[in-house]
Amino acid sequence: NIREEDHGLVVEESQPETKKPRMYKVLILNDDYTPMDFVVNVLKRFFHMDTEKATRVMLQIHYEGQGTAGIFTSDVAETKVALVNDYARANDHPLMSTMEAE
Ligand code: TYC
Repeated sequence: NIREEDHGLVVEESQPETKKPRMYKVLILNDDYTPMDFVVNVLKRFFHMDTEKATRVMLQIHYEGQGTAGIFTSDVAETKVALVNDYARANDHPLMSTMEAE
């Protein structure tokens, strides 16, 4: 940033040109009915986790009530939530996903 003053030009620190967007956690909620293997497959299919990671996250959700599947910009998070909820409904499971500002 270059600023003009009466005695000349002053160079000062500028904001970084790349500003960070707000980020959102995609949360997966526990329920009593969705099969564990379905949740593992959701985490693999929509969040690109391998079987070991997907199993760890699924068990964390099962024991703690909810868990983070990933952190994304608002548009990507909204899309993931819709895809997960539509996929669960299409397979007659009550599995729920929501998003939360980071
Ligand atoms: N609690 C479910 C069961 O015992 C498994 C489960 C895990 C469901 C994670 C949803 O997000 C979930 N079958």
